[in-house]
Amino acid sequence: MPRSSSLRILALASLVATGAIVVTHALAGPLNPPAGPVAPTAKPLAEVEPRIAINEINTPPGDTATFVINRPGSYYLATNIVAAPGKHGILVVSGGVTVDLNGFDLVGNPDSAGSNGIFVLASAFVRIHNGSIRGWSGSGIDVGVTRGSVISDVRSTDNTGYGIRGGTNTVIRDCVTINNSSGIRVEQGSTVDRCVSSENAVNGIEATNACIISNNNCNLNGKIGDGAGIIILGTDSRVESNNCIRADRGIDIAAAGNIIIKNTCSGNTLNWSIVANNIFGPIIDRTAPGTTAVSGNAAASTLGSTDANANFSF
Ligand SMILES: [Ca+2]
Ligand SMILES: [Ca+2]
Repeated sequence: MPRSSSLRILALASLVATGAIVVTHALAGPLNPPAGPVAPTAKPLAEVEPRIAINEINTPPGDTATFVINRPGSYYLATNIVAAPGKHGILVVSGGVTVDLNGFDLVGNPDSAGSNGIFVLASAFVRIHNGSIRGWSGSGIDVGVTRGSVISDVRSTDNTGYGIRGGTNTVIRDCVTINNSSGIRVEQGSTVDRCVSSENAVNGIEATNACIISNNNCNLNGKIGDGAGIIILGTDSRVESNNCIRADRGIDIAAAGNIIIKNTCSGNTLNWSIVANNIFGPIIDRTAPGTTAVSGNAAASTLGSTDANANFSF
């Protein structure tokens, strides 16, 4: 037996003898490799990672962008990206594209060029998800001319333009937009759900026609200008179960023909601003609740309404 092996066995025996470890059984593989030449057993990279890394080779720079995606496919970041001065970060000119930020950070240049972190000029369907975008002289994400995009799990902060500018029939969910001009903007037929949009200069969330704006939390918007937590600029939208706090206006319905249910507003200069010919659950004033403390197993409701669609000022 080689000397090193016998030393290892002696050391092991000593540990067992002192009770330091308990050996139940031991396994070992064959000592001799199989005969014949060594052959690869792994799958090729294209099968293990059947996606395209965003880099100088796969998505080379263009005149206006640090990287350009010009054909359909599934793309991902493999590192952080800091913008070249005066250029967008990633310019997408093809539909049918997914951009997985892969947890990385897309950082803008503090120039005056109006550069966007991700700028989509394709007409249809782009998915963007899973990363952080900040400090762009335009918007963090701009898919304003695109329909049917999905944007999720993105944090877009500190941009001179929008945090996320959606197009028509866009889904934006589980995103955070902080300290932009306005946080999120969507056009006809879009849904914004479960987002935080706070501390933006103007509005938290802006929407036009036939949108669903639900379960969002908008705090401290209108930070520099005059702004609302949520503003609806068109008709046929549903505004449901949002919490709008400490803006100039909490929920601002600036056009007729919308439905407003189950929302809560607190601490806005004006909690509700709704033009005529909209429908809404009762708006219950609980700004001065005067409730007694609760300690124990039961208490009466202090909501001031049993209407399941009620909105509350608190
Ligand atoms: Ca303000
Ligand atoms: Ca309050």
